[in-house]
Amino acid sequence: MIVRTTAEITGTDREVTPENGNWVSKRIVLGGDRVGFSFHETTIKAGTDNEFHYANHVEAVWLVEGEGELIDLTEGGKTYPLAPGTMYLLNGHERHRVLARTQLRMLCVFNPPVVGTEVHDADGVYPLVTVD
Ligand code: 9YT
Repeated sequence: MIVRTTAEITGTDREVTPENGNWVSKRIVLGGDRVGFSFHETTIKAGTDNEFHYANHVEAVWLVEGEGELIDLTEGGKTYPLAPGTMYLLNGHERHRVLARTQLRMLCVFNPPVVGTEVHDADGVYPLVTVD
């Protein structure tokens, strides 16, 4: 059994911020834990507009705090409100934007798991990195 708190992840290499500083991701479960998924708490800054495209991963996102919008760029910009209790599942690797009207806090699950060293490329894609 593994037990972790976000407090003990804060300030370690399991806490990741992109170059633009728009969000912080605390990696609670990573590929190295060898359970087939990774589990993150992501906080997105209020007022930011973020484009992501997980071409190599499926991601489920459960919003627990904040208000914003999710825009599906593969469906002509179809827009969904984001509020606590909303879940979105990128089961089609959809390119998308997340607009944060207020700070957003979300719980994210990735399959295959993120190993922790991935950085979004210019298209917002994480490379596929596997655990040995
Ligand atoms: C919602 C989203 O995709 N945010 C980007 C960060 C990602 N969730 C991560 O690496 O934890």
